[in-house]
Amino acid sequence: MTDVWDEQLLWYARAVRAMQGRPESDPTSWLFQANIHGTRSASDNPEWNNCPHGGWFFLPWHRAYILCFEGIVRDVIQNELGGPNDWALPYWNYTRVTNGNPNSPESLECRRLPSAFRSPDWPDGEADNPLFLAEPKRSPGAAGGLPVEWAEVNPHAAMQAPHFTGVTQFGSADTDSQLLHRSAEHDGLLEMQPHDLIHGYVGGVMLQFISPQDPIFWLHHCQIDRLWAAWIASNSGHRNPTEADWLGFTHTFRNAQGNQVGFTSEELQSEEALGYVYESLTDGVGLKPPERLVAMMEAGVDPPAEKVASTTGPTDLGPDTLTVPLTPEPSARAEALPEAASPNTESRAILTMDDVRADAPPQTNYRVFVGARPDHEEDLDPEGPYFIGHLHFFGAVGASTHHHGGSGLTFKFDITEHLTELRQLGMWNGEGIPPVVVTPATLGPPPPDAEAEAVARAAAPTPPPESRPRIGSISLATT
Ligand SMILES: [Cu+2]
Repeated sequence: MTDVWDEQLLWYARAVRAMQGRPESDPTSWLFQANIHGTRSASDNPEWNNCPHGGWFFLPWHRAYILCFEGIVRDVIQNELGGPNDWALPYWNYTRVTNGNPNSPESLECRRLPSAFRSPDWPDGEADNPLFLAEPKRSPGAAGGLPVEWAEVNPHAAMQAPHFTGVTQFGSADTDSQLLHRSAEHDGLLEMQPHDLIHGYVGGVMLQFISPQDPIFWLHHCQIDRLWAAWIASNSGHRNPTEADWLGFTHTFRNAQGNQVGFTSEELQSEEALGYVYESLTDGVGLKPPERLVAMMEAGVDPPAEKVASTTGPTDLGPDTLTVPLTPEPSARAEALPEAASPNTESRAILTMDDVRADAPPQTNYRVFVGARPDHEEDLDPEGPYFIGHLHFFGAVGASTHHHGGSGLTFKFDITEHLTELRQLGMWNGEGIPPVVVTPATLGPPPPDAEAEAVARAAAPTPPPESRPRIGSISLATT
């Protein structure tokens, strides 16, 4: 997809407008379609509030979801608007890299929210572009055309995962035949990055379970769907689950006539069998990051751990870089951490952030560093040795009245290699507890034609005060 108003986007915008004019009770309406994923307030409709995040149905469920949505949009374009009969949902290729350089002008352009979604006007100058949402329905960064950083979207870790099933594998752990709606554990690599982080970057509506109300949602999920197809195509060893629980699960949606249609995960495995192909399965599928690996730990299945240090209360996040001191546990052995941070032991060092939540979209992702000096700009580099991972708030916003959210997310980082590397580089001598530093994710340069005021406003992500992003507790343990 190119970042201009091409015909495909124009037809999309017209169809969005038409669907928005249909009553919410109409299964082919804009709101009904978004409600399938999540509603603004509680609802008893069993067809609504069904998005499965944090489980192994994440990919097939969203494939059927966008496939049915595409069918509805195509039908509107052809039969209501008199347009072409071959419209297809575009994908937003934010992982595209030109000339191997993620910071080339073309690469940066791909990581800005596409301009058709940032303009309040239709291309002919008329206002009311339905692809546009004003702040705070989007983050100032995305709205202002700042690109999300490459470190946040590089899908390399996911695309290299050998297996579909498993914690920190491509498509999440085995979650039986249950459709999880509110799992705090997003452990599939593709779901974590780039999926969750793009929700965080676009912010606003996209950070909540009503995210399909933002028209960019569908292009984002089309890209996630393409990366799934690309993962399968890239290596004959990459296979979908073969368990009956996964293959036989039926995902039910509405077709263009408003009728219910069901697809099993088995039927959703091949996009060709479903009648579509992607322009490319190799363009923008990741670059190898610098030679250091940050693994996220298996969540929920904790090995016996010895707590080494923890926070004494909640940590409030804000617009500034924050150093969070961890207080050593009185009972912990002083050698526990340096023992773990040694290539010769099996022991692991695990940093856990519990009950991560916000009252309103914080409009930024956060980066987590361990051992960095907060006043040294160069230490806060997401490709440098102090970086351990990202926090996002997708699904952690609001004390929700319906069954989504409200419980806070848990992030676990295995920082064993990280601490070992810091010791080897002489950046930590093994004594004391290296501090945790949390900082809002910075964004890239503004578009060349951006207005100065918009640029200044968007340059530093500042969470609105009412969002109160926070971490309930942080603890460091060794196994
Ligand atoms: Cu999503």
